[in-house]
Amino acid sequence: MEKTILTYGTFDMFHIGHLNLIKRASELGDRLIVAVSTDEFNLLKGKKCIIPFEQRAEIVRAINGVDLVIPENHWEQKISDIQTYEVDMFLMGNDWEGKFDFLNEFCEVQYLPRTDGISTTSLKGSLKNFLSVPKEEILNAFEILEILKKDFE
Ligand code: C2G
Repeated sequence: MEKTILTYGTFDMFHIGHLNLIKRASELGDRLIVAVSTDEFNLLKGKKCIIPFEQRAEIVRAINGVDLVIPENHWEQKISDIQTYEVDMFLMGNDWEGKFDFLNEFCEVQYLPRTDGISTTSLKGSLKNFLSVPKEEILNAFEILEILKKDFE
């Protein structure tokens, strides 16, 4: 009997934390369905995505082990998604620990450990910091690097 796994996410600025979750999810079953939050739904979640929905969905769709990508339009669709796709296991990273236990009535619910040290929020922060560095400082740094490189040649 084919085991179907379902997970949800925004997957903005796709990073290793997302990949680890999706890979582990695909190893736990025979079919993996990933629901990607639409741009409109993310605004409801108080998140403004850098990467638009179509591109976030396409990246997830391209990952080995992902069999189907569906849009996540609102919080309430999980039960109907579980029923529509005959899901055996609902799975999320453990930053959601306990939040979806009510789905136990419809399928197994599992939470996997998050990947430490990476998040879309931290990536956005790093990008913002980098972009706020004056161009002259970056050019100076490259000049210093060139001088140091010559010293080591
Ligand atoms: N994740 C992870 N490790 C990280 C970052 C994220 O394992 N370092 C996991 C999250 O726990 C989640 C998935 O990757 O299971 C997607 O993370 P987000 O894109 O941040 O998704 P989120 O905004 O939590 O949306 O209805 C549920 C929501 O759509 C989940």
